[in-house]
Amino acid sequence: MRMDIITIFPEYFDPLNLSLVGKAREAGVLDIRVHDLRAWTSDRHRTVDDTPYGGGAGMVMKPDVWGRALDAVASGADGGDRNDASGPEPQLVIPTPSGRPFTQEMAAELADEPWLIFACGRYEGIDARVAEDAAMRMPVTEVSIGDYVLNGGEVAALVITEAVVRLLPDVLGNPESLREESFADGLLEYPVYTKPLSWRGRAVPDVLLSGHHGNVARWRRDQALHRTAERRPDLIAELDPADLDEHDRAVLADLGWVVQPTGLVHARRSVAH
Ligand code: 6GU
Repeated sequence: MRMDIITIFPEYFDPLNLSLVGKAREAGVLDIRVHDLRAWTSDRHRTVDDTPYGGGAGMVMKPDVWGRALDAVASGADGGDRNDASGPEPQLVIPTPSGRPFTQEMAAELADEPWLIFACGRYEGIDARVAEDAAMRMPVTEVSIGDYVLNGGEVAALVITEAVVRLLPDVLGNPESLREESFADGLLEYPVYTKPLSWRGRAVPDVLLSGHHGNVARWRRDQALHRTAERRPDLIAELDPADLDEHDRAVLADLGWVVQPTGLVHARRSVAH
């Protein structure tokens, strides 16, 4: 996979040389290029923003600078070896708090793309015409990583990059851990333990030492159901009742969740207030 990241803070992306992402780059599975947006400014002060039409606080990033940057990067002209129009089409990802919520499902979709371009703006945003204009030539997705405000898209681009890269073939050592982790089955992960058996007076649950794989799997499933009901009732409401066995239904019923024709419903409180 190729990734191009356009930002006024290239140093934000130094961590992409570390750990799993760094190894993927060394192994040649991943080609990441970070570009300084100011390379496409034309004035002496290398200006990237201006005041908003209609008034209001903060600054808006200029369309002309972004337009030149995206034209150059998407054409492969900027240090690329993909000047060939027959090559893959890039998908543009614009991190913004007003984007679609980033999910594991979206990470998996992006991991199937051959080429992603990230356009990192400051949080007041990029002139809206930039995304509209880019969409004439490539798929564009505006993405939010959560309901809170960051100063710019850089940290969000790092988050999205890490979530995507670990799904690439030949990046994660053990693909089992992809299937077992949170969200794969719509539930949070169960608690995990390692040695020592007793630590600060706290024992590892007996069932995990039993060697009985069926009981271990059942206990983990119960823990996942309890945790999810406690921390993420919105995820319980999204479960498909067809995926729940009798034992699951009994555990959930204990927690107040009942299967109705419309799906799972909490008997004592509604999820959305
Ligand atoms: Cl993607 N960008 C910014 N600037 N703030 C955010 C965000 C993105 N997602 C949540 N907050």
